[in-house]
Amino acid sequence: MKLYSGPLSLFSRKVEIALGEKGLAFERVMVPFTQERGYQPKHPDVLAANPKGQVPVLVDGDLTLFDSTVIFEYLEEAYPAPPLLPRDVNQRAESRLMELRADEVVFPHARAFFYRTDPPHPDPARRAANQEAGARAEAALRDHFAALDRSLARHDFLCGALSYADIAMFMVVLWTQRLKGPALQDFPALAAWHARLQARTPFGKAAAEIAAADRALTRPIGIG
Ligand SMILES: N[C@@H](CCC(=O)N[C@@H](CS)C(=O)NCC(=O)O)C(=O)O
Repeated sequence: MKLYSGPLSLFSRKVEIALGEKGLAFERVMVPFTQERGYQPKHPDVLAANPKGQVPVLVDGDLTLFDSTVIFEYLEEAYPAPPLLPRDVNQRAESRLMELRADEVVFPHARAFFYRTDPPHPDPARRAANQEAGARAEAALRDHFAALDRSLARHDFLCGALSYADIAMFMVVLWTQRLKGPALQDFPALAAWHARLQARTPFGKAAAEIAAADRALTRPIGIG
């Protein structure tokens, strides 16, 4: 198996963690990424495989897939053990929904902090608008964190058992922390869950590599 990934690609790291939890060996190809040019120039294999030109891209034999969620669905069917979806059908549906919530509902709020690591915008009106959007995102994230905290006070995992939901939400929470979003100290069950996951090898490896990639930049960058 070959995975095209990126050092600061949240979605690629989701797939790395899933492959690690399933004990699947893979060759990792890190696509070019620089502070100045982001993902340009795009890796030719990624352009050939994905009309969106994005990582992750997974190649397994004759099959080439892109999009972390599509890749998760494939992994679960092709490599069911150990499972990364709960047994109960309702919890399976909830896990898929929670992954969507992480990627498409919670993560967009973290994008509002990207401006904090950019050089100050020359237009004062734009600076003020960025700050207002950042404050709104802080408030929205605190609401999400509070809901997650209430659920994790009663359960070890988000949807019954370790699942793709935990992987996706782990990454989003990690992103909010590296971008200096709301601290986890007010959400002890959420913080404990995040620490428990980070103690697992695939999660800890991804987090450590992201921290190393951040240290290699001259300033933190808000890329997703
Ligand atoms: N929905 C996609 C999102 C993939 C995505 O946004 N990939 C980013 C890196 S995390 C990328 O390749 N960005 C470069 C670009 O969009 O040009 C997934 O879940 O895989």
